[in-house]
Amino acid sequence: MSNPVSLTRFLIEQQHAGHISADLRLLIEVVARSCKRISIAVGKGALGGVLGDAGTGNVQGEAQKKLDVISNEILLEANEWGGHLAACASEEMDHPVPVPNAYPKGNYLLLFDPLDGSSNIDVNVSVGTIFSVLRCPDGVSGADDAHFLQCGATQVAAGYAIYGPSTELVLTVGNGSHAFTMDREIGGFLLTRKDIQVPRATAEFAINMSNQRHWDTPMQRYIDELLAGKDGPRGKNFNMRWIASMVADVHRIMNRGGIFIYPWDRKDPSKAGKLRLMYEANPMAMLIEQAGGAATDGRRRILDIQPEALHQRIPVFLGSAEEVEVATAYHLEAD
Ligand code: AFP
Ligand code: FBP
Repeated sequence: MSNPVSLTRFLIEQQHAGHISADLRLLIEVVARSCKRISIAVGKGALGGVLGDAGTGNVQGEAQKKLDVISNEILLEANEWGGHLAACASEEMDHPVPVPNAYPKGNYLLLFDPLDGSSNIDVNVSVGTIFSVLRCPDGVSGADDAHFLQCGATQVAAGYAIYGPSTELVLTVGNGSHAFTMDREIGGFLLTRKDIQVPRATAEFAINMSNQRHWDTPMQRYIDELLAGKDGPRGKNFNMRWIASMVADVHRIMNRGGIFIYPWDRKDPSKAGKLRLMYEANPMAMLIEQAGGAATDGRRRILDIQPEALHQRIPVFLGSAEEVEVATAYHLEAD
């Protein structure tokens, strides 16, 4: 690429244009630097001695991989001393961690899933880091779960890093979604796609089909119609992809469109869904909407949902707007 735009330059330009504060710029730079370190750890694979289980569980009761724990520590350590944050919350930790008293405190809250799709690490399939940035409410420390319970529409930045054949950072500060590719020689992120646009129409869907028998009626109807192909009510043949790594599935949609669905199913009587609202659904919904797509929980716009708990789970439908609208309409009609 001739004269590529670095992430640093991009962020400085966003700051000069009034889209972000200097503190938010520095915070995003620190998160990006952490993602570089995680990328290096993931890239070493078996040679780094980092594959396999850590022998511990997280707050969701899921077995933690060594790389889950390492990635969480990298993000915490890098962000605690910068002076831009009040507190961090992670999918891997029960409660938020405030910035230690020894360091200056800032006005932002950082939430992250340090290594999403980590059950794929041992088989060398793409995984990623997802993050979301909120403002810390006035007069509070950020140390309490309640300080984080803000709806996704209030996010000031969101993004993910995908650790695949190349490492990419996809970022929004509320002014479009943009992709940066890590240059391994110079160790920096360079802008490779500005203003990503997710096409409104698609013929590709991503869902774990093995759960089909557990879905409720509107879900069964929606997927049955896609599978019916050209001669069915939707009048076209659909293709299916499922990587079981949300970052990788969403990244494909960011590149060529599609719909990603993780619906509620009957295995879960709480009707909650599998994916986490604060660490997965909200940041991905902001990125997708900023790229012209849509994101709902099957009924409501994800970014309008008032969170009730830090580790809350919800059903997720996101991607090409036409498909998200059809799937959402089927659920609303059935209510
Ligand atoms: P892990 O981080 O435990 O691998 O979970 C990843 C994930 O939350 C998300 O990234 C995938 O889309 C989803 O799980 C896959 O779930 P299934 O294994 O139920 O298909
Ligand atoms: P491409 O190299 O054209 O992507 O093809 C890949 C492939 O041959 C296999 O790697 C993969 O298992 C298969 O196609 C996927 O096929 P389908 O698109 O029918 O699911």
